[in-house]
Amino acid sequence: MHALSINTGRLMGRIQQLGTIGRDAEGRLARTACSDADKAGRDMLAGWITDAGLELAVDRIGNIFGLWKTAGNARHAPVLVGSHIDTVIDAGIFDGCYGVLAGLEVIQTLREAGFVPPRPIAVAAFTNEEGVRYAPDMMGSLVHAGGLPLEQALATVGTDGSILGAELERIGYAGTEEPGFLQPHAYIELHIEQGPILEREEISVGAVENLQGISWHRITIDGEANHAGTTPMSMRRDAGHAAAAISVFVHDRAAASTGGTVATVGCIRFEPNAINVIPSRATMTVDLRDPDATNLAAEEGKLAGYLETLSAQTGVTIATEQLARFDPVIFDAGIVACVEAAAAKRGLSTRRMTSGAGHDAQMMARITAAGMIFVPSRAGVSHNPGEFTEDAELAAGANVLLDVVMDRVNT
Ligand code: HGY
Ligand code: MN
Ligand code: MN
Ligand code: MN
Repeated sequence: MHALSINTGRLMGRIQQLGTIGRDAEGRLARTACSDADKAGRDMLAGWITDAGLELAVDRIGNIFGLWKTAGNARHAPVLVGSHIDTVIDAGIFDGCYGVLAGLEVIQTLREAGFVPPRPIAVAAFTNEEGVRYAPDMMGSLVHAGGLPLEQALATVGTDGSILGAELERIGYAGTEEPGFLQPHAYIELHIEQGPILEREEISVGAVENLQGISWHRITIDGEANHAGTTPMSMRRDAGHAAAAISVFVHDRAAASTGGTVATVGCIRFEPNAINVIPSRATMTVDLRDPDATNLAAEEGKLAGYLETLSAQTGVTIATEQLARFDPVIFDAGIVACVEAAAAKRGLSTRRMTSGAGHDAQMMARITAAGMIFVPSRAGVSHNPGEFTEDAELAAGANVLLDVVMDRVNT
């Protein structure tokens, strides 16, 4: 069969259309997990899945699947493609959505071309990949892979005090399929790189070999509210100052690391948050990542040691809660090689690389042969409304996904 190509116009149209869902009055995009905006995005995707003639299935953690199976192949495990359609706050339109919609586009293209796959092919949109409202991130795929008990996930309390399971019911996506009902033969996730490497090296396709480990903590610092003008510096138990010291500590250690450690304090909140009151409490998050499991554990230990010392020195009390902890994963060598071969056959340049971002593939690698395909991100920007990838680059990635799927259904 000559090299098939996806319907670029249909794919780009859907990416843009889904990208209109969840905009606020200022035009900022946010479809955080199980929100009304997430529901609207889910409804749009479910419509496209149904219109494509696929069987729509939703599991009890709200993962959405579109299944293409025939009487002749239904007994075989499917090749699964997908990603997520929930977003961060003030997001771009490509993170996650590109992988889901390109996966649907690949299936539609194969059906329209009369391809008869020896295995079923399915596309997934996993619940709460971003973890912004409910931690941990990659939650839907983690439950699917058996890494988090369903009831525990459903009981998760969000940053807004909501309960994930109740929100899933409210938006009508508390499905009936048991998580993990679909055990894939292979899982391939197409995603924007969200980093600067492919663009800087002018390479079209990333064959992702591995994905770094992730450690999320929430840190609560309790000091003592006091008068900002009258309290001698030596008598202060300033939770705000301690939070700032922790932020500098994690940043400076990561910036000085030679092994690839990265660290971010993404959220910080003071109480009572008044200009002339020494903060009695500070609540902050630390996102720590490293491609090497030993280094990651060592950095977590360094942070824990620093918090103890800081508490002893300043008199504040410091409590930490682990919100997410995922080891680095190595992707399936066969899929990595298949991505490289497919790209080369289409005359596309490729390079092997590590994923700095977490992805659903990190969870699916626990239960099946998993792999990822990256396309360039302009200026390496993501988790930002400036996120952008050219149509031609998006189409190239989707065509490589198509080739990899056609290869994997025959393995
Ligand atoms: O945090 C991550 O890397 C992913 O986007 N949830
Ligand atoms: Mn993503
Ligand atoms: Mn993301
Ligand atoms: Mn991600």
